[in-house]
Amino acid sequence: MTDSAGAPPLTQPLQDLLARFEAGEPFALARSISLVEDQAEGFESLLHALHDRLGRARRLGITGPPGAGKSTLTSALARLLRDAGETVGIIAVDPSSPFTGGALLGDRVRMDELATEPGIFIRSMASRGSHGGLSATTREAADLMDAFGFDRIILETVGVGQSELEIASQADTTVVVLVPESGDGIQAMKAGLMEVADLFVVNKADRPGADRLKKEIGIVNSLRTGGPQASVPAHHGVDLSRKSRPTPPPEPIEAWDPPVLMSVASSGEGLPELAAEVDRHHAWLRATGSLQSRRAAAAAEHARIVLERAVTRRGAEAWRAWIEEVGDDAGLAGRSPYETARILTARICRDAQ
Ligand SMILES: Nc1nc2c(ncn2[C@@H]2O[C@H](COP(=O)(O)OP(=O)(O)OP(=O)(O)O)[C@@H](O)[C@H]2O)c(=O)[nH]1
Ligand SMILES: [Mg+2]
Repeated sequence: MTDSAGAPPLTQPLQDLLARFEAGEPFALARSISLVEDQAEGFESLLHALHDRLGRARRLGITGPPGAGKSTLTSALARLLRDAGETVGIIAVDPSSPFTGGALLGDRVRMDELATEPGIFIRSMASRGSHGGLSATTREAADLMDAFGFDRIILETVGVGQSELEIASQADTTVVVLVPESGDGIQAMKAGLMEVADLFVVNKADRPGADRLKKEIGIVNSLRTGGPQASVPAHHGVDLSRKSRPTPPPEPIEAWDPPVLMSVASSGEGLPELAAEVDRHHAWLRATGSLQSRRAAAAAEHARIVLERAVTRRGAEAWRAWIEEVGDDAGLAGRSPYETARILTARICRDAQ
């Protein structure tokens, strides 16, 4: 039996879990994320049941080379947002530190303090061993946090591979963190980080070379976007008191030119400015309709991945049944692989009716 949207009904244990989730128990959120990570029986039905709750949280991606200070920045930003009254869910993909204890004691203590704070929820995930594709898993874990009611979700990923870039692109706003050391500007270009950045942060600005890196990023960025944007007057400052004048036609909204900020994440320097720029970007996304289109694109990509996952699963099931039926390779003799695939595709379609 399925509901109107074709999802199998929730089993009793999952119904109980859903009730605890809806009651706001952090345990139920943690358990649900584990089910998603393991692709445990019924996890898609659980996500389906929570789907109507999505869309409220603002999602922020933080990416950059290993050791750039992403976790330090994430915790400092989470602290800032929390102090301003917001609740924050954090997903850290494949962290070597300090979410898993690889860092200096000071970092660890800071992170542990954060982790026990009500209104903050931290989840670490390994990129290897993820069953159904990393970007689907992180997306669904973030969906669970959104459904749970977090105001903000921060996704930290090391910006070194395609799947990490995909994760970054699920966010409403993506922050690329670079450091003055080791020619990060060039690395960022190679890794495709320039393309995903809505904001750049030169972290470890207490180290030499920060100013130079900031300039470099600015230059590369303006080459990429085709030069500095034409300067259009900002929207704020419109005098609302002069109502009698005819309303001027709306000004065209300036394209987003990714700003380059500086920070010392370990001391919190530059973090209020970062939070303000993230807000400004969000306001821009809303004003231009980009928020909706970005989210729609991310939702479409998610649906595509879920379909692919379902087809793969059904294919594997059909294959297992086929092997049982025909016995290892004996039954394959005389059939081309294309014929076999056609027979099995027809069966999958028939069974899906
Ligand atoms: N000097 C200095 N050190 C920093 C700053 N921010 C972070 N660090 C240190 O840099 C080291 C790495 O920081 P992390 O926050 O773990 O970096 P990360 O990018 O999350 O690292 P991975 O997740 O392993 O890629 C830690 O020892 C931090 O204390 C900073 O602004 N200045
Ligand atoms: Mg980290």
